[in-house]
Amino acid sequence: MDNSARFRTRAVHAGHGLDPATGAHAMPIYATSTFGYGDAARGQRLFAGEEQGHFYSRLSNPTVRAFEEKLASLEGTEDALAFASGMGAASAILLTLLRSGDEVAFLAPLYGGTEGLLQDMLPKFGIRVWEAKDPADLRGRLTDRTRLVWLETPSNPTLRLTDLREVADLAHGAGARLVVDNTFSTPYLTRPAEFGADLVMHSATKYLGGHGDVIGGVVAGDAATLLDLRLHGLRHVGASLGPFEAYLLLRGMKTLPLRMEAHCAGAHLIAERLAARGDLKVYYPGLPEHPGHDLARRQMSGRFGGIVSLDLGDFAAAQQFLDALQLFTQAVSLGDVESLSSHPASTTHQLLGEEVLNAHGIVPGLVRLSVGIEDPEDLWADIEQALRQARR
Ligand code: 4LM
Repeated sequence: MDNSARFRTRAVHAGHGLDPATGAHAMPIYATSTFGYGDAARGQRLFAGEEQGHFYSRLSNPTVRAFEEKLASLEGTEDALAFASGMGAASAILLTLLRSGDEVAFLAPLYGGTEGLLQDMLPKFGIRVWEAKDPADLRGRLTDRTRLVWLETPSNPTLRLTDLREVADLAHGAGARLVVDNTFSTPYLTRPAEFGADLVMHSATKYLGGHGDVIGGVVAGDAATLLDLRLHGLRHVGASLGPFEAYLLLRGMKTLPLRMEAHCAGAHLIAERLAARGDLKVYYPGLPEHPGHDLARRQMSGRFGGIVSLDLGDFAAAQQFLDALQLFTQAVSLGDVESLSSHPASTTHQLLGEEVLNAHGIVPGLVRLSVGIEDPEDLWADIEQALRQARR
């Protein structure tokens, strides 16, 4: 596949052509755990990483490889590496690239699971983890021990925007690498590598798959680092994506641009109408009053994503609103063609505890809406009736 083709063409074609063995047009699901490698000398070369090829599906598989190549093409990176989940991808990055005595800085908020992984697990291995309030706060605090800077933009669930170029320059100035979790933006809206990010990760469970039927993760970046991750993080941690899941992700990604257009249009309309009421705090980077709006215009391809968060004031009102919604399924996860709603403080981010939640702005009244591709007028009617029931 010619990488000079435009995004929508690459979304459809990158990573696979006709199956060389059979001519199959759709990517076959290579349901095999192991591969005959022919002779002993080749086996030795494959295991040493001196020759590329499939020999065991924990490390690589043709269906999984096609997914990796498609994602690398969309992110504009040299390569990509698939994992069994977003958390599997994050764990492999951290366990491969860090050692005792190192430091990791992160910009809050992050998905609660990622912040838990950083704060609960890494200190046990002698790795110091600290939170920077904003890029300016990073400036004087990065040291020669800071190996990684980790962020999401827009962030989960408060949709905070971060200037990728600014943080990449700061990280690189201190000899650290920038890891960007691009789950909320997707490469259709933001390609962090274009702004200097070294590694770009995704919960592929979300928009990449797009249909709420698969758990997966992926890391995109330079070929040498990803080979290191494959031979260590993937080989030793073993959070490998299965071929069936890779097939679902490949199928989902063909329509990523079309779905994102619909998600963004629906979310924008809903955010504007919520903000126009004037009685709710609405979080959406497409609103001119959002503090990251100008940055989002530069960094997000002129569209602002499919997630809208709103503050109903207190937990009771948030619960009433969520329980009254009909078209939005109350469930965690996001990026599904079907609309989902959740209460981050009591679900995805609950483990962070009240003090951290308040510091991150994940207040008791905050509700997160993942706007699906249904007709936005039907979604709006549902939101209006739920707001009435919550007496708003
Ligand atoms: C959720 N999120 O928010 P896996 N990075 C980001 C995420 O939102 C998530 C992960 C990584 C939610 C799941 C319950 C920005 C997950 C973790 O779930 O391990 O694929 O990704 O609702």
